Amino acid sequence: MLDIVTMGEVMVQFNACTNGPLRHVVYFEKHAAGAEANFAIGMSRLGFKAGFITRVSNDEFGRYILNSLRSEGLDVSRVKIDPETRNGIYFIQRNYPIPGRSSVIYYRKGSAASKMSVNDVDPDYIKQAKLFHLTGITPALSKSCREACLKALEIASQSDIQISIDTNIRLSLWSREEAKETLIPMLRKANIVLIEPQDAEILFGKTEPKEVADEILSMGAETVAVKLGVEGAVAYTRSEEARKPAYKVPVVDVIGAGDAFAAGFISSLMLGKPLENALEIGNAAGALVVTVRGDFENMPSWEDLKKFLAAQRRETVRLR
Ligand code: KDG
Repeated sequence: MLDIVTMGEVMVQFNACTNGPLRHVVYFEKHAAGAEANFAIGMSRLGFKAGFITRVSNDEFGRYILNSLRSEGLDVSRVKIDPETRNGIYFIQRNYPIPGRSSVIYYRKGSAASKMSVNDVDPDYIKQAKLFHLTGITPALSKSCREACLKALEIASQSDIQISIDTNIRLSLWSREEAKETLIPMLRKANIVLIEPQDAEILFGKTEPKEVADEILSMGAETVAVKLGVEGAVAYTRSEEARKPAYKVPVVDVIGAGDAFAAGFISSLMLGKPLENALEIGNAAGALVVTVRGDFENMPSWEDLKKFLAAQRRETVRLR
């Protein structure tokens, strides 16, 4: 029995150990990463049984990814090993050209995961779960991935399984028009939507959180969270609104923060916690992840969150 199922590409990440242009970087740290895997690992650390659908290559990188997912307690029975393709990899360039920002450089075209198709989506596998999670990255990988995502969403919505979508638009994978054309119909099936203002601008031509949320709620979603980066996050249902600031932490690597937020927020909703508390947990998970290199290494357990939040409260009292 699974609590959640998600599908996506897991890549080998080569994270520059030093700042500046990649041509001058000598050392890289190897990590496994991918938005949906980061989310699934976050959920697993918070006690949810997570199933993962993907394809990996039949080589050392594929085995590394598989080991990483398995060692985090994910169900990997639907991870196919593709003998004909390579695994996607990517590099992280840090603090260049914009200080404080990282950029992501992909080598993933034609990757094993991009070959996923409707045949990778087993209806009985999805029907075991309480929630199916998707991000805007998987449908952007290829036409066959897009069809697989549509099939999975159809199965989930017909079986009354909750659907969460994190829009995660990556413009290096597809155009604004393709993203809009594909994601809007998908969002109509979602119960929970997570979005950032820059994605909302592409999808709806709006960035003001309340206006964005109203648009998505009118499409049928029950809960919308707008992620505002260093400003925290704001969430809406039809009858409620809550806002929580971000926590101030030493930032090492911002990549993965949104996926950590998603795991903290969605796990809290699944446990019936109030909206404000779900935002607090999401923000705390996001804050913890950015303090280390790699996307999921610092995904918190409930125990970690308790300690972190208690320390934040002590700090607030001390500063008063
Ligand atoms: O959310 C973090 C991801 O963006 C990163 O791990 C890389 O999955 C990735 C992607 O496709 O951009």
